[in-house]
Amino acid sequence: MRVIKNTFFKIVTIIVVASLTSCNTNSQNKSTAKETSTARLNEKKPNILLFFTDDQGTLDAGCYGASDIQTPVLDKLATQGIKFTQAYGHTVCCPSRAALLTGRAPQRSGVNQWTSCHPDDHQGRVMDPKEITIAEHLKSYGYKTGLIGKWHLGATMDHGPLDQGFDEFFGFRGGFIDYYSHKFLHANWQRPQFHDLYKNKEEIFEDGKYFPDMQVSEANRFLEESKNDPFFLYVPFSLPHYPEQPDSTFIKQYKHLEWPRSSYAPMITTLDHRMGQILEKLDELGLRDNTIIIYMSDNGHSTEDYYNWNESYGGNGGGGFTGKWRGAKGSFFEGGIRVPAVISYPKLFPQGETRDQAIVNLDILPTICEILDIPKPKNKLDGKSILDIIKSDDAKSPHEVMHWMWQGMWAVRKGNWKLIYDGHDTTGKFSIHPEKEFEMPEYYLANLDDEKPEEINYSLKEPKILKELLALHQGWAKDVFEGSGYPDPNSAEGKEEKIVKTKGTTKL
Ligand SMILES: [Ca+2]
Repeated sequence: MRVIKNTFFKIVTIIVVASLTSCNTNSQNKSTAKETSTARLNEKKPNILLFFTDDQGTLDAGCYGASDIQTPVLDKLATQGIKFTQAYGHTVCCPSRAALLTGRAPQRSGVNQWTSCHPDDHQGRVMDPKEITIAEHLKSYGYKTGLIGKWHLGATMDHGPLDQGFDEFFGFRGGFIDYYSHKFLHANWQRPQFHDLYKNKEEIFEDGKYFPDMQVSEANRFLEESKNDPFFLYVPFSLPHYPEQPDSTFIKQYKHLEWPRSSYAPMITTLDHRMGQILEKLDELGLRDNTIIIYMSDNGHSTEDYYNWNESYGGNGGGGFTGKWRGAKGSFFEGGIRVPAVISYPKLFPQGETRDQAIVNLDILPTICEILDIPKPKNKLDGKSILDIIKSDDAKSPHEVMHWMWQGMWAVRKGNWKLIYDGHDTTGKFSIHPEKEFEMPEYYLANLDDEKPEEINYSLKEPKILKELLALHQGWAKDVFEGSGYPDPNSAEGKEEKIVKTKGTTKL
């Protein structure tokens, strides 16, 4: 921090001296001197490259212990930065993206239900336009901003990336696309599959082109065009989200693995390879030294398996690796929310170190503000700067208590205790229910320090802890729903908000 501040003051001094010494020159010279000084100041502002992966499991990278999957790019990035073992995203895409981009609990921005996927789809939500995204905030400090990939915070045309501070957008507005036809594949009798590929606000058609390659070429074009500006480039990959259409080059090497790991692994290596192509461009342009690289996944691996008229396009029902952690995407067990994450900025941060303190994607925005030494947005943030943790293994996590919520389901963690309300285990690991995933008691209290974490429910054994965590959630929910325009779905007024689901519940 001090290094940045000192540099900043030196530059300000240069500008002041430059302005004073130019007092006697004509106005044209004055403006040239000012432009030069501004350019010099901009030159010193670090760029930010934010990679966000989609449904990459808790430990699904070589550097996280997945020895059966090749991720040379991520492994190298970890040696050039800080790797986090307790980084949290959210349980599914929408709330994770809202939290990442705003630094605020998704419920504050109205994202407690799925956001719309089609521009004419007014049934789904949109993230509140009043929210201040990282892009919007950095833009006000002179940053050029781009989003190349997945939005998923409301597909209506006046609620897209360009309405939330991004200068440029290339990608899709909804949840996922077929990697070649660029169609959103979830269809029902009311809504057939539809095309979802946009350049800014214009729908474009590139049928047959592999989306990750288009993403790399657009990201690299953005880097080329922005090399002289400070920039914030957000690259939310769709990989390794289904449909499982990897680069075919990477299929053969995983044929020996068990299904569905064998179908999922090539998706991870494709992701790693395309990320590498963007990092190569950054190196080629000589921008690496002045760019902060942040990488994390949005949620745990998917266990979904969708079929459409007998044609499977799903995630082949799993394949992710979570080690000792239970759960997957859609669950508040650790395997649903704990994600891989690396921050790399060799110029100022340690390299090849690991941090075990708890952090969450809400922290990215305030951390960027502290690194850049700029004020945080004025609205109420839930994230905290983790710069101290990046710098020191001894710094304490700023999160004594952590909260997550999606629809009527929620989780709260304090220390090693985590209480999940109305949740389910999407892996179905311990279930005898035919639908597997839905079998969980109403309250599930887990001790993360257990040898096999989250396999024992302490709800009945530890009523005091349950009560304490429940009260913490209730206080939090009151705060985040207040002024959001939507009621808490678990409150009397919010009953119609609650998603009705079939589940085998064992009430307390
Ligand atoms: Ca996701």
